[in-house]
Amino acid sequence: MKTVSLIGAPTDVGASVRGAGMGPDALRVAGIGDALRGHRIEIIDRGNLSGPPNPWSSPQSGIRHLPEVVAWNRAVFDAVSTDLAMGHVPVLMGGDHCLAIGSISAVARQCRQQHKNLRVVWLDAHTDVNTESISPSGNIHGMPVAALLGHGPADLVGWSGERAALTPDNIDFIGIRSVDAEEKQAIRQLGLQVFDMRHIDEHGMRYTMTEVLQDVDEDTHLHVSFDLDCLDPMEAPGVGTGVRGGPTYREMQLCMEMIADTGRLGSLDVVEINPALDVRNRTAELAVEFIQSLFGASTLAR
Ligand code: Z70
Ligand code: MN
Ligand code: MN
Ligand code: MN
Repeated sequence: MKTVSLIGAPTDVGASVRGAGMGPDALRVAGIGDALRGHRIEIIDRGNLSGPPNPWSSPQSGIRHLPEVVAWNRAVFDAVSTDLAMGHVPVLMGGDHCLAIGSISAVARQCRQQHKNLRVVWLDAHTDVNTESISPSGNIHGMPVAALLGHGPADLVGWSGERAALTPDNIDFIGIRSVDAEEKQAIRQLGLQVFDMRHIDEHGMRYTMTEVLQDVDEDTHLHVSFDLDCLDPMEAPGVGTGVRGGPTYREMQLCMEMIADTGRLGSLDVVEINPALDVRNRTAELAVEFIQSLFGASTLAR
């Protein structure tokens, strides 16, 4: 039986809008534990990690709250590493998306030790590939992909044991519709595979996911980094920076179901839920539905 470990990281240090720190409890209130327990999955709730408060200060050298982001990611890295070593599937409940630096660095280190191929599926309205030299905001939740590829401040790079936790062909982006001007150049220079909303409109979610998952095999560890602002804000209003024109509920369900069908999901981030902006916990409840599908609860699954 699969054991899923829930790890809460209640912070918004990397974000532009306050409130994502309430995400872990919103997911618990929405019943994340019981929802998964129904599917032959054992659940351990590790509770919440602790870390420094959000200083809410302005950028220094192009970046905001670097020491606090490092401290939170250190806690995430250690917790995710511990559960991976026990053979568990860690589910990082954020928190804002800066926390993917810690979680994916831990996953990348484990994959290297176990000779597994790491594949990251980044579900987001944004590509999060800014660095301190190009970011328009200085918010680190817009920078985790760059850090994982080995670009950014030294304090955020190299955690997996190599300069780059990921190479550009390890990661695919789905749902993208908001990219900053210089970030576009970075994407082109790095050669990143971005399935933006136009791609999904033209080819459909089914074909898009076939492309994303084509080289997943039995030696693959699949990590899903799920930023709830990937969804259309009509569906998911409880996010800090909603962008119109995201995937529909059905498209996102299909995406989750096709990932589940591979049987290779090894770890997950659920980030950027902002209960302060939500409507009756709708966004956390939606996240729980999608997570159930990701763990194999599609309609006719036994
Ligand atoms: C913008 C920046 C971002 C999430 C906003 C926004 C980044 N590209 N990420 N909300 N989750 O400030 O870098
Ligand atoms: Mn993001
Ligand atoms: Mn986003
Ligand atoms: Mn690819």
